[in-house]
Amino acid sequence: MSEDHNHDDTAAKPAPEPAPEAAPEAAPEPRPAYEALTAGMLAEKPTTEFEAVRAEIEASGGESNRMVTSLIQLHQALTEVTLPLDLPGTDEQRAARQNMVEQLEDYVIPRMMTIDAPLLAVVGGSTGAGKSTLVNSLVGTKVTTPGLLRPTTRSPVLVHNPEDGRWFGQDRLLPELERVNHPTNDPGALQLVASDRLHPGLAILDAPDVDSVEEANRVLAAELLAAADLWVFVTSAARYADQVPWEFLQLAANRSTAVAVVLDRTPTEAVQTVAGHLARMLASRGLKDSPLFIVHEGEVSEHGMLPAEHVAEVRAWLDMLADDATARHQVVTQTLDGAVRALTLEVHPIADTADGQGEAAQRLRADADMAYDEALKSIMAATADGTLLRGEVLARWQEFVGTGEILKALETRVGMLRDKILGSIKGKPQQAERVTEAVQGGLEMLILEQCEAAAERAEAAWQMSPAGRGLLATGPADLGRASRALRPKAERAVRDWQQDVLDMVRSEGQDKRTTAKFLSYGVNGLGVALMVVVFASTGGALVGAEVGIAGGTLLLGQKLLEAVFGDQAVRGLASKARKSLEVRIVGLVDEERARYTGQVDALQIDHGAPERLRHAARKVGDARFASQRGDD
Ligand SMILES: Nc1nc2c(ncn2[C@@H]2O[C@H](COP(=O)(O)OP(=O)(O)OP(=O)(O)O)[C@@H](O)[C@H]2O)c(=O)[nH]1
Ligand SMILES: [Mg+2]
Repeated sequence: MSEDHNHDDTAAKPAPEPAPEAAPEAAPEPRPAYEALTAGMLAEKPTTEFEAVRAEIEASGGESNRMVTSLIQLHQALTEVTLPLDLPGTDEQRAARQNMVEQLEDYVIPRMMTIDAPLLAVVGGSTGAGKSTLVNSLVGTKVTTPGLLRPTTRSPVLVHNPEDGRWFGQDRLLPELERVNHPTNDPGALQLVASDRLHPGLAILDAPDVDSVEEANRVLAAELLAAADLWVFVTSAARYADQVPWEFLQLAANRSTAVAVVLDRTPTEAVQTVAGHLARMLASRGLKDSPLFIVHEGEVSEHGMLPAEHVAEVRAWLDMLADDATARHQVVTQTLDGAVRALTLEVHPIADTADGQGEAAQRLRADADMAYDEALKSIMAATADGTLLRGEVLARWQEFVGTGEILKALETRVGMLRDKILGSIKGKPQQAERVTEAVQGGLEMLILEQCEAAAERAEAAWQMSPAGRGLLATGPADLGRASRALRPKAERAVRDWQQDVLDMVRSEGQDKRTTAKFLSYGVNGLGVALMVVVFASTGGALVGAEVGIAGGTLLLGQKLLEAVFGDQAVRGLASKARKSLEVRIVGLVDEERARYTGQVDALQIDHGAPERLRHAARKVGDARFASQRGDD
């Protein structure tokens, strides 16, 4: 793949539109905060950090080390799976994988490591449903800014009891959100507010709208909900039937996430109808166990709060959870276990997709190999069965050796006469040179033609599959042809081989250089004879196909060499010369092949990754099972 011309080429011609999604897909890099959190957890020998984490887990009387370790391994296996080819449905699987990685980093792993941390209730839901107003009202003071302009909340605010502050540090849940202690609109920040109006054991987070007109809000809202132990899902009479909130609720139902629904901003006369309808919708979507609270429409104070009695019911329920360690633990484990179970299931479509990608890549490689193996085979066959000796090469050779008399003479068994005639072939250096040139031209043409045909075959094969079409679209523009560098390379290779042949003749003739025969044919004459012998011999014997018109003259080459070096030496020379030719041709063909296989290599597919992913999911499943049985 080191053909400079390809670069020239793209510079000269307008480059094909690079399909952005076809660029080798980068596996999600673990984010630095996650790495810091889990540093040492997978070390073979326990490190001090590992021990520290384990001590912390044990001290907190929490979940087993085994579960945490298996989740970290699952995280690693997920990041190692490669999905570089753009096949139908791959985008969805990439997004799913990204979500899983983030959920492990943001919530599942840190949560599992600190199982006794306060319950985090994330207040999420439709735009303008009154989330921020509800949070302020629950806390009893203005901790977050409600507003008329939609969307209002862009940066999350987490309210907790002052005692619980240590649980929400940078290295805990949502490690990528920078902790700040002042109001901000920065979606990358998490404002922490300590308030003794909340009981220890429960924290509330005010999130942006899930159905925001602004993507950043939607994405952040989804991330925050994915990190919640409990969703406090706020909707209103105007919004409760909207599609987006229900997609979220469906996700929660599928994952057994603990959910409470708050029907907010609903006029008194409509409450009964709307609440009834909403309850039925919840039940039919698998959320019948989720408590439904009604917050009656009220006057919002200048501090952005509803009268306390309007939120008394929700507040009482949350306080109850905060105060009841068992109930709280139940909510946390329900959501956490639901998330873990969902992850172990979601792994399989990703592993299957990755397997499919690996197979597709192997097929593409096999297509390329088949095309170029055939080219190599054809070239080697044509250089052995006499094909190369037709036309120009034969004509020049015949000029060099002459015909007629010599042929007849060769047939005689009278050694003296034969030797005499052979001796009459004079050096004729220019004629030997012409044979060399004809060989050069013929070999080059053969190589170019075969590599051209191979490129066409490989391209046609790749065109047949979406994966192949994707790679062709992103690869160099001229993949369907032999590389432009091939001609000069072939020229050099053939010339080098011819030099090799001459060197062989020269060194074989070390002690014969002064003999009359050697001198009369010259290194060049013997060299071209050896080339002709190579092209006409399969396994050292002259091929039948060309015996006839040309056979005799070809045989002459062999006799000539034998007369100088002896039979055995000629066989050795021919096979050595042939080997040298083969090595050079294989080199040329392989460089051409690499233009295709290099595209596949660049995908960096890890074929073992899908199985490691499944294995990691099984380990998590085992750890779940063990912890449910109370094994550890
Ligand atoms: N009259 C009345 N107004 C309310 C009530 N709840 C919220 N509002 C008003 O509705 C508007 C939106 O309320 P927010 O609390 O900002 O709503 P939000 O869900 O946080 O909105 P986003 O953060 O933009 O998603 C504000 O002007 C509130 O004062 C209510 O129960 N009654
Ligand atoms: Mg808000």
